[in-house]
Formats: sequence, C-alpha cells, structure tokens
Amino acid sequence: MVNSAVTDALKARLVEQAKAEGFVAIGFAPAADDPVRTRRLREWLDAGHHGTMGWMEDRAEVRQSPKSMWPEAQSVIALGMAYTPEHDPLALEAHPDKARISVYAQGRDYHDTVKKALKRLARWLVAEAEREGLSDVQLKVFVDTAPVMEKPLGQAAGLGWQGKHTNLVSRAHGSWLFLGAIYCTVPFAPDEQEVDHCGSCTDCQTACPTHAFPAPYKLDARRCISYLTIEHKGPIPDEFREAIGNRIYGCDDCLAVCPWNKFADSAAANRAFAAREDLLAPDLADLLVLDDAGFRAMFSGSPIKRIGRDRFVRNCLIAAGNSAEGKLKAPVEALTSDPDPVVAEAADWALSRLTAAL
Ligand code: B12
Ligand code: SF4
Ligand code: SF4
Repeated sequence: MVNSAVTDALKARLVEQAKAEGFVAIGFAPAADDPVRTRRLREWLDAGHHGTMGWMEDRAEVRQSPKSMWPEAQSVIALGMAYTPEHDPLALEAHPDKARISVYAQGRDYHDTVKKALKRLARWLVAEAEREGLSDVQLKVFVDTAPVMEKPLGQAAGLGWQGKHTNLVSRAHGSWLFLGAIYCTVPFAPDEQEVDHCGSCTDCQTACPTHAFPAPYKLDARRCISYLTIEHKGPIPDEFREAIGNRIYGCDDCLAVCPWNKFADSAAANRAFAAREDLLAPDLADLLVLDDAGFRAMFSGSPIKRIGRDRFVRNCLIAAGNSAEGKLKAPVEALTSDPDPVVAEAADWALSRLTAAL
C-alpha cells in the first residue's frame, strides 16, 4: 500500500518541477478505462474520418485506454507547453503571393522540445520517488506519435476541455498548447476533470474553409487542411484545392477564432516555438524553386521536414494556383516537367488556373 501523504508531497513537487521544465499546465488523471472515450474513438474510425491515417486504426485497442497499452499504469500525468503566437495567425489571408504556415510549425519541432522536457521530468520523478522510498517506479513518456489519446486525457486531468473544434482549450492558454503525457505506476491523487466552456459559441465551426466538422466535436480529417497538406500523400482532391487558399502547411483557422484565446499570453510560450523570421511570411516564389537539398537545409529542426520536398512543393503549387499572381507563372511552368508525377500534376493545375486568371 502506497502512503498517500508521500505521493501527495511528491505530486506537489512534481508540479513545480514541470513548471521549471517549461510546462505551463499539468494535471493528474487515473489510468482507468473510459467507455465513452473508447466508443467515440471507435465511431470516428468506423465513419472513416481518419482517412489514410491507417496507424490510427492499426492500434486502436491500445490507443483507447492507458490500461490497454500498459496494465500496470496507475496514473496519467498530462502536460501542456504553450506556443501562443505573438502575431495574428490569420494575417496573411489577403496576401496570396505569401505562403501561410501554421503557427505550430513556424518554430522548432515540438516533438523534440516536448519529448526532451518530458524525459528530464521523468528522470527527476524516478529519482525523487526512490528518495521517498517508493521502489520500482516505472513510467512511459509520450508526445503525439504514440497510440495515446492526449486530448481526452488532458481533459480528464483538468488541463482544459475538448472544444467544438475537437482540440483542447485551456482557460489560461486558449487553443495554443502542445500536449504530452506520462503514464506511471505511482497512484497519484487525480485532479478534477475540466468541463466544457464552449456554450453557444460556434465560431470555429463556421470558420472552417473546407467544412470539416460534420457536427460540433467531430472532425472529418479527410476534409481538414491540416490532414490534406501534411498527412495526405498523392494529389489533393480537386474539391478542396480552392478552399486551401495559401495555406501550405497545416491550418489554424478554427483555433485562431476561438474567443478563449484572448486570455492567452504569448509571454507564456516556450521560446523554442517562436516563429522563425523566414517562416512568418515567406514568398511562394522562393519556396516553389526548392530542390531536395534546399528543402532539407531550410527545414532542418522544423516539423515541416517530415513531409519531404515533393509534398511541400505540391502544397505550394496549390497556393500558387489560387494566387492569380503573374510572377509565379514561370516557376510553376518549370514544375510541369517535375520527375514527381504528383508535383507535375499540381503544376499543370496551377498553370491552368494562373492562365485563366491573368
Ligand atoms: C490524428 C491527429 C490529427 C488529425 C486528426 C485530428 C483530430 N481531431 O482527431 C489531423 C491531421 C487532422 C490533425 C490536425 C491538427 N492537429 Co493533430 N493530432 C492527431 C493525434 C495524433 C491523434 C488525435 C486523435 O486521437 N484523434 C482521434 C479522434 C477520435 O479523437 P478526438 O479528436 O479526441 O475525438 C474526440 C471528440 O471527437 C469527442 N467527441 C466526439 N463526439 C462528441 C460529442 C460530444 C457531445 C462531445 C462533448 C465530444 C465528442 O470524443 C472523441 C474522443 O475523445 C494527436 C496526438 C495524440 N496522440 O493524441 C494530435 C493533436 C491532437 N494535434 C494537435 C494539433 C496542434 C493539430 C493542429 C492544430 C495542427 C495544425 N495547426 O494544423 C490541427 C487541428 C485540427 C483540428 N481541428 O483538430 C495537438 C492538439 C493540442 C491541443 N491543444 O488539443 C495534438 C494533441 C498533438 C500534441 N501532442 O500536441 N491532427
Ligand atoms: S484546421 Fe482548418 S481545415 Fe482543419 S478543421 Fe480547423 S479550420 Fe478546418
Ligand atoms: S471557437 Fe467557440 S465553439 Fe469553438 S472551441 Fe472555441 S469556444 Fe468552443
């Protein structure tokens, strides 16, 4: 039997240590199964809303609950690191010659930053638990890529609530939190679950350019610009090309319009996520000419590097086709003979759009 006075004291110190590691939100939840969460994940997958993200389906039984991944887990420690922007994420809407990169990808890759901080925190916890006489404490750390439902776990731990746009909204940090989780064998006292504060607001639902919400709290990823520009390989379906506008990597529209962001202060953001000067408002003309080496050099340390040059240039071509900018015609035309057939097809489309518009 673990002494709760010991775990409570350890929990209080862990909260302070998490802050020292740059986390602005931390909460604790039991590692218990939740039939509602499990059912909703199943419904989402059965509706095919995950599109070609087969990895969501492959490990659904593991993803649905901490216990199904790791029966020994007792607690979930949910953590949030802020990336609140200093600028208006929608500012480039009326500048079709510029490329819009979503806020989360304008600075350093959060996978690296959050994972490193989680690992340091985990090492601290094991050492301190031992010092308190808790033997054989085990834990696992996660950010994004593991089969873990970080948003509902974050809500269960009191970090915020899943808004109608499906992301976790925090009363203090709005929509701008990266999430991470630690599963551990220490039975920490749980915090109170956060409740929904969306009320009658529908701002995120009406802001979506591709109508990706079949209903509040439900996202059809196949229609989401984030999915289409990052996860989706192959040609972007015609029906979404115009609506994508000049968004070349991810999308912030449903997050940016959320009224809770007025409480978010960019001073709380981790400096690693501050926008790189060259990614705030890059010229499409400069991005269209990137070859493989140029792409890798430009996006080293950035989450953008993972989509590779071909998918990136494909996205830039969709934006160029929407731009009606004469100066983009030459670089677009050069790409019609690109060795990658998806790039060449997007270039044909963009060229015909530019020709019709000019
Ligand atoms: C797959 C994925 C995507 C997919 C699908 C998104 C989605 N909504 O599922 C795509 C590629 C589209 C995507 C996009 C983005 N993503 Co993403 N993504 C993930 C990932 C890997 C898994 C999410 C998941 O489990 N989806 C499955 C569905 C079933 O889960 P769900 O959204 O929680 O669904 C719940 C609701 O629908 C709810 N529900 C259903 N019906 C009802 C009814 C009622 C009444 C209620 C109340 C609730 C409810 O219950 C479901 C289960 O909890 C997580 C990381 C992780 N491991 O958790 C990051 C993650 C969610 N992504 C993140 C981010 C930042 C983004 C983008 C903002 C990036 C960008 N700027 O382009 C966009 C946002 C788009 C959006 N509006 O969601 C962050 C979100 C942080 C936060 N504060 O919430 C995460 C947590 C990564 C991280 N570690 O920080 N993402
Ligand atoms: S990220 Fe953009 S495309 Fe995706 S749901 Fe939000 S507003 Fe719609
Ligand atoms: S925009 Fe409105 S409905 Fe959407 S998450 Fe924010 S408060 Fe909720």
